[in-house]
Amino acid sequence: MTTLFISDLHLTPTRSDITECFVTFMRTEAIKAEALYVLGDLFEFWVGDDDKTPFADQIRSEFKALTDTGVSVFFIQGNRDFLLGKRFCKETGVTLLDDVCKIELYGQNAVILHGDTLCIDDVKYQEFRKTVHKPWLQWLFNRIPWFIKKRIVSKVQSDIRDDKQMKSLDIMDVNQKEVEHVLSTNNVNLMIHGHTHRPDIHNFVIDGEQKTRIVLGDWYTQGSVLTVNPSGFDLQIRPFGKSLH
Ligand code: LP5
Ligand code: MN
Repeated sequence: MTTLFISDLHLTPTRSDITECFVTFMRTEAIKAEALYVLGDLFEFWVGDDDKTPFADQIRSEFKALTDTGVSVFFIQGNRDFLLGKRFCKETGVTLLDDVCKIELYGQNAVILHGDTLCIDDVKYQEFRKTVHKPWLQWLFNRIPWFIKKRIVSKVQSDIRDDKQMKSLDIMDVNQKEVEHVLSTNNVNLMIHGHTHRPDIHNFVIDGEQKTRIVLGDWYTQGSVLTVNPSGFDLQIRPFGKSLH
């Protein structure tokens, strides 16, 4: 009995090493799990569910093959795949969850999220997020042909690239008060998220109660997987270059 968590793979056609590690993970590991949770930023950028490229088809078919075997797969949108929606889920059998979700893990309650919403000191990003999450804007954007949307995204990405480079690492990390607030409003002692690319297990005490925040790693140089079973959790790495063949 195992539940797996991954995030921040940033899958893209130009990084076949990441895709290969992901495919191996899906076919050899996820297939034996009870459930798989993808906590956002699966893709380098997801322009929309109307993506008909062979790469998008390949990733969709990996998820479909997995859910067809009976593994439950859940997805929380990240800041790079907030446009992944109902159609992707229908085509793959994946269940889309709310941005912040409370789950039960072998007797322990946990709150799971991508993690960008915890970075409240990054005021410019939070304003940007509010804009691109406006339902009317997404409704309009989703009606534009895919290749035009792709061009718009590339333009916005290059316009704001320098903006991120100007920010301090502190500003781009989670705000501890916000972490505590989310733990307490959800009435849980465990939080699992990604986004910051700072894999770690943080233990701290609030009002005499032990709390744990697990941060998943990115997949730039190796895979990062959190395995959870009734005896506990383990944040592990998966080296690149171990293909199926
Ligand atoms: O993922 P990572 O770590 O690299 O960076 C994130 C934050 N950056 C982003 C940007 C997206 O990846 C790129 C989005 C392109 C979207 C195009 C959308 C087209 C319209 C869709 C309409 C439905 O998420 C980064 C954080 C970092 O995490 C750490 O938390 O700092 O945030 C930024 O860099 C954002 C800038 O600070 C915001 C600058 C404001 C620019 C305003 C442009 C308005 C464009 C409006 C588009 C309609
Ligand atoms: Mn992210």
